[in-house]
Amino acid sequence: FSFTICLLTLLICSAKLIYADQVIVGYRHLADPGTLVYNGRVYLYASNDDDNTMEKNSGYKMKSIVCVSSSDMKNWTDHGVVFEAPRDVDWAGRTWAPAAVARDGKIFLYFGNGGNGIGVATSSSPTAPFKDPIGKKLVETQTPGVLPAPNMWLFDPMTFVDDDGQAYMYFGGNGDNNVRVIKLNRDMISVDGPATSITAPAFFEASWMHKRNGIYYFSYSTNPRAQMRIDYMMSKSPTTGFTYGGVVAAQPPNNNNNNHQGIFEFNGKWYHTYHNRVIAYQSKIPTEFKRNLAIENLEYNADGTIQQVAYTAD
Ligand code: FUB
Repeated sequence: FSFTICLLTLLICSAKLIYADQVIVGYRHLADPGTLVYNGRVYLYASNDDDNTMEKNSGYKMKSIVCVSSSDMKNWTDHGVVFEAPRDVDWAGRTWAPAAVARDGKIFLYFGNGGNGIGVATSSSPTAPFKDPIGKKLVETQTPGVLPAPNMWLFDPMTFVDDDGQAYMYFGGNGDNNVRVIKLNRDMISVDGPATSITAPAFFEASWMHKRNGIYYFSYSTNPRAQMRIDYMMSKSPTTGFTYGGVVAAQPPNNNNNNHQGIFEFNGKWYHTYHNRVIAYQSKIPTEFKRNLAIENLEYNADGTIQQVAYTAD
């Protein structure tokens, strides 16, 4: 009997080691983390995969965004759904892959209407309901500079405010030449001039910008031929002059499909947050549309290059 118990314990432990990355709020299916550091807390805004059904080929149907936050990177508070279509936006059928920025006492939340344009929502608090202040897409195919871009996915916004106060929004998908960046006006809900292009090798989706020690890092998910890694490029400018830097993170071990990161600094340490499918694997859920959030530390080399993330077990 005790031998059986030992064997079972061993099997359960090794299963956990095989399956676990550093999962956050694993009781919810969430993906595409957009991060905001605000008033001593880290907020993660995520696509709500609980909107998706369990059927194998059901597709992405997320129409709400969930927020979770932490002040110590260990204990996470679940703020639930903070934005939802059509309750808070009447023109979008989908709301996913959010990015958030705090400015002038407001929080601005950017989201994709599926792959069909980008919207913005605002709130006076990171967790209060967000509302659409403009009643239309902020960026669409007609926005100057967005096209031509063959098979462009017009989604995955990431908004970044530079030290001089200029805001930039990065977006796009599905082609090396399909990254776009556009300036935002100070109101954060209108664009300033046309979008311009950035070329990223094997670019697929998940544009992300962060800045450290005067270096701009543009990171992104590569396409399936390049194993859906998170790669990055570096520049001295937020819009041009990027050179390939390497791999931020390989495809997570518990993932077999798309990859999407958020990179941020909190209390002097850097983090890489992403999604995987470990909970779905453990629960034998047959669809790839039920993802969960996870997080790892991020380290740099002395020359500013990024050390490839080492996935760890919970
Ligand atoms: O969550 C839907 C899509 O999957 C996102 O837009 C992509 O970044 C990928 O994670």
